[in-house]
Amino acid sequence: MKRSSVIAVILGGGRGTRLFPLTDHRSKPAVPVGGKYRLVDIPISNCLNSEIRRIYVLTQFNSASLNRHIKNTYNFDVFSSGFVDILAAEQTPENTGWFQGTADAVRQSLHHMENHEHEHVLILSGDQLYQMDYQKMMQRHKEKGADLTVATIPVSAKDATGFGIMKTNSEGTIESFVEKPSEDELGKWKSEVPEQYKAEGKEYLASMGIYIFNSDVLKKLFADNPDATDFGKELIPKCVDGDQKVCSYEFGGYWTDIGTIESFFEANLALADTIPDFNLYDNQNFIYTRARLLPASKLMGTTLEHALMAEGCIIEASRIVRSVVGIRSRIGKGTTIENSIIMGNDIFQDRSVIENATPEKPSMGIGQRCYISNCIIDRNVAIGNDVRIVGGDHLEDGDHKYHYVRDGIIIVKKKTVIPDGTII
Ligand code: ADQ
Ligand code: ADP
Repeated sequence: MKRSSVIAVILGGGRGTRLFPLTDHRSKPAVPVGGKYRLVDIPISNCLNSEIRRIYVLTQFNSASLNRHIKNTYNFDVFSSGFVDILAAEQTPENTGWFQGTADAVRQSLHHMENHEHEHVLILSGDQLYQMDYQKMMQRHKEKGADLTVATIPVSAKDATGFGIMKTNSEGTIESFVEKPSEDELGKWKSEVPEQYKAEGKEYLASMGIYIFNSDVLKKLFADNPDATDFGKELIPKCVDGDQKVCSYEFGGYWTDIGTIESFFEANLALADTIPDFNLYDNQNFIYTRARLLPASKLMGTTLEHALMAEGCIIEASRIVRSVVGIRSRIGKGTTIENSIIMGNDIFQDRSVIENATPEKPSMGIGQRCYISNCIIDRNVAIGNDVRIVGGDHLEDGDHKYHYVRDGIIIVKKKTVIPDGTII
């Protein structure tokens, strides 16, 4: 098999606001995850681990920080034919400057791909946490002589309404597909699944939003459906109902969507579990990210109960429980952090700045004697001393002076300054 036949396209996020306020000042692919990575590092690493080295990241806006991250992380040597290029929605007289949907995003980017010889286009979502060898999916795609292969995973009835759900025949050919079925119609979409999934009540075969298209099929599909803007809603059902051969590739590993605040929060905290489903400690499959040359983290008098701690931190907290602590975090004496994501800081502040902090304008990081629970504290936040921020199911969604609430989780936006003694 010629490895160079594939170009990967990572869908970096629509107009969607599901990860707001984490996406208020950055594009979705640049959202920090796991203490030291960014969302886009996950699908890019999967591609590189699968020896796919020609990658486009489609995003609504091009941010300096995303560009810098990609440029500094994935700079292949000039003799290789690999690249990771960001394509932002382009404003032309015909369109307003936004991608109208997933299919529209790929359609508008097609002319960039034409410059590179390829037979297959691998389409990936930018907001999922999983490790997958796409070459295995490609092998299946070829063996079956498919025009389109959709990666699939069994899900429960509760989750099924949020996904594309399909039925396959005994050969694994997809015979019918419905995007996000209503609860009423679910009954008829049950599939025969392996015993282990059945026992867990996962009897619906869901699309993972990961597609391999033969490139001529994709081009023809766009030409035949000039108004279609979305894969899940329009093009995938069109393909299934049409003459094309559409196959399912059943993925057996861990996979989770991290496109909402709640799922993002849970998947991050789960990385601090004793044996997480998503393995960061894998000799074969690296998760790549920017090499930052940070010093080791320094901990003083802290009790740690399940903490994922990135580099460059200076921590004097008394307790950290089931939390992710990101690069260059500073946490003061007597502070407790529970069930929280602390994203850390983009720079180290000078000692002189820290010493000149005032109760109204504390230095970056989290001060002394604070209590932070069920929170996401974004980058470069300055929290003073004796601050309590306690999220939980008792809170209603809302936007406030210092914070936002989504699904009981408190989110403190990038660069927020919270004075001493604040209670939230
Ligand atoms: P959703 O995830 O609901 O369902 P969608 O909102 O279209 O579908 O997002 C798919 C991916 O594309 C996400 O990573 C999103 O951020 C990105 N995206 C969305 N609009 C975009 C745009 N205009 N430009 C660039 N990127 C964009 C899809 C499928 C379902 C399947 C689930 C699996 O439609 O059938 O079950 O994914 O998660
Ligand atoms: P990382 O990948 O480590 O998060 P980036 O290069 O993407 O780092 O930087 C993130 C943010 O930090 C950007 O907004 C950038 O302008 C800011 N930044 C980085 N280094 C410095 C610096 N030395 N001084 C001021 N701001 C900085």
